[in-house]
Amino acid sequence: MNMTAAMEARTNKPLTACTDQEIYLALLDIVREQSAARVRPVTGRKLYYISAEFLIGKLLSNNLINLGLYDDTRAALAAAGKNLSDIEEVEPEPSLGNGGLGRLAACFLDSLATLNLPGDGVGLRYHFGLFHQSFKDGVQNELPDPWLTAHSWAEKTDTVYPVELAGKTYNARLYKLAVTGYEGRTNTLNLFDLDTIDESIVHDGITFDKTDIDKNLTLFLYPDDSDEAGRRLRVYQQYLMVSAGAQLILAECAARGCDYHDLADYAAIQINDTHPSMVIPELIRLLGEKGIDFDEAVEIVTKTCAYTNHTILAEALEKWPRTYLDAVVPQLMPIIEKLDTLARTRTTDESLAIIDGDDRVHMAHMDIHFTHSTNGVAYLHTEILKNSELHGFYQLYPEKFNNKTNGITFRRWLLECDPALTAEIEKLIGSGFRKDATELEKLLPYTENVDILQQFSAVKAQNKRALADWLHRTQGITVDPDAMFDIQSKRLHEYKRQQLNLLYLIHQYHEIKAGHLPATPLVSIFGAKAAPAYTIAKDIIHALLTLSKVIAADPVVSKYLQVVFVENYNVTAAEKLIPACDLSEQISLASKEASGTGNMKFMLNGALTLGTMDGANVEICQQVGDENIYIFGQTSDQVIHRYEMGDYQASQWVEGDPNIRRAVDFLVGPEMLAAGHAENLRRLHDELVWKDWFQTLPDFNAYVVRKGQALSDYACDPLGWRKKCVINIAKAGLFSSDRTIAEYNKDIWHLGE
Ligand code: CR6
Repeated sequence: MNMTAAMEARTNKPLTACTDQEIYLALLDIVREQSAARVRPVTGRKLYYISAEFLIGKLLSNNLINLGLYDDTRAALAAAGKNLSDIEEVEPEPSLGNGGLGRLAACFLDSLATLNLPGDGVGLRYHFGLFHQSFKDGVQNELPDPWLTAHSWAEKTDTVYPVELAGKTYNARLYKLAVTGYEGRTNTLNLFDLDTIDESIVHDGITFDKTDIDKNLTLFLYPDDSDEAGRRLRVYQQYLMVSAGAQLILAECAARGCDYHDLADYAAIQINDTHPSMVIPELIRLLGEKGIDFDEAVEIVTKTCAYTNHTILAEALEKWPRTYLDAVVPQLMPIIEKLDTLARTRTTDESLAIIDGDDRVHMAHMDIHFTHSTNGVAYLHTEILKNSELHGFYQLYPEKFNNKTNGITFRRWLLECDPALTAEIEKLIGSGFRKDATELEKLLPYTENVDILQQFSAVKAQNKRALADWLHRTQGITVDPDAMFDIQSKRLHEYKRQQLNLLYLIHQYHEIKAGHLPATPLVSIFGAKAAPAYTIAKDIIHALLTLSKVIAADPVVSKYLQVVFVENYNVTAAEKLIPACDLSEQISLASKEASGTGNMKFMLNGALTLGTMDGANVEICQQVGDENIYIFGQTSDQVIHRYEMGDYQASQWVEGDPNIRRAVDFLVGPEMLAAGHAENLRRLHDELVWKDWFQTLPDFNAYVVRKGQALSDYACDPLGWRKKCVINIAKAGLFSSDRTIAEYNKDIWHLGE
């Protein structure tokens, strides 16, 4: 396609005379037209992936790549003195997700379309997404994160479904966003919204009247649930999503000739974590309205639906008080009660009930009883579900349990975010890896070739300079691209243990002051949002920002150590950070990170992992071998054992180890107190000394030693380091979401059949 002509046909003037905004709109139009041309008819089973989050990221470049227009567009723009990355900056990033779960959903949509499978997303069109993060005085501030401009990728339709909430009818309007695969078909992300939403009710950051449902329902993803109104609002949102979604599914299937008795031949529904669980009773209710009796409806829904579990953290497995559901969705409660009764005929184990003795409704229990498949998201996670967390369910329904190790789309996480590395790989092994990621293994023979290793090093150096420029331009931060870049970017959560990294950095501060200089200067980069009501998580951010100031002010330490906290970490920022990373921090407490997907992105972009034997790190280690990854810390069995013993006392570790004590005490020492806020620092200090629920201290020394080893390997044997990096790239093929989706399809969905 002649992109210059195509763009100018829309701008009605030469590209040289166009603003970036005008070019962006022309490209949006071209992409839409091309995507529409790739819509294919649906035959057989079609997937509906229902999810509260779809963290899709900016779409322009990704769509251009998938449509095969990327290189031509870049060339056409360059000829007119324009730059695609400037055009990209015009595009706001849709803020429709929180972390890994939402990004996974986006990767899955890409892979479904790439594999030419009929599979659509169903979710909500949040106006302000999660929130926009800024730092003021060392503290996280939350602001709305608007992305809906006059020209958005999601197109308004005339389709509206009535949804009854607390006895009042709301109209859920459907918006459609085209998802085009790499040389593949176009599917749809269906997003629902209300016309009555009023963005002006938000004030003082992200505060708004939580009871004004007409105006607030789709303002934010995960509204603050620290009070009852907030928790109820989440139930309202969830029901809006599943009721409108279920009506859409039934309407589409009916239009293809389904008579509802055979729904499972037309639709597969994947319930992404517990947020969409109410789709089960809602479908039973709607099938009832079509004249299908309860028992048959249960059977149909069980055959149609499958459930993915994404965590073993109990607080994330939703249990709604019955009173909320009575108030918000009274039409569902009789059905949920009948499901509870039915489940009780299958087991006498009270702990597997849907409605417990305290009148709470366990969404995950409903999912497991009334879907045909329950999967975990990495080998270790699924084993833990089967053997401990969901053991009772596993005994009852062993055939339902299966593992689907997560994956990432290589289009966004290699081709788009790292064009220099992509070109290098292509030069060596051709372009087959674009469609078959396992072809990356063809890189292995080159790992002994010094010239080639040096070329990979040059790519990394170039990406590090690009990140340094970006940090300078967008965040006003100066970093030395010759230092080692160590990155921990992911949601802020105690189980992910950013606080362990914090204690390491404090330790290094002291070591350097004492004249024990590290093998290489280190820039430690963090990117993370903390949930607005999660106090300790915000205290960890504060401690890191404060430490960053303390170190920067020290003329000796700052030569060897720098702490950087990137503001408003999102997909766009991840695309800058990941290609520039040397050392990837995956240091969750073993057993707690279901999978992780950042670990896969860093590996694919030639970073080495410093991690615990947790989540998909276990499989990464299996792929690359012990010598090409830095593993440390307790195993998940040891951790689970320590929890079972119930006798962990953090204070003993503080008392018994001078290094731990020095690091922990520094949090409330004079340097930190002079630069930060006593309240936040004290609270974090006390949490670590008296609680440390995620066992940071027992892993501290092992972490320090292993990280020191990584630093010295990096500094003393650059070629050896690069060889390991290339082995990691070569072995990343398993973590393509194309592989994951092919497995879901083979074992659970059977699409198109
Ligand atoms: N936080 C897991 O914690 C996993 C993703 C996607 C998470 C993470 O390990 O990679 O899901 N879980 O499966 C939830 O969100 C509940 C996550 O993103």
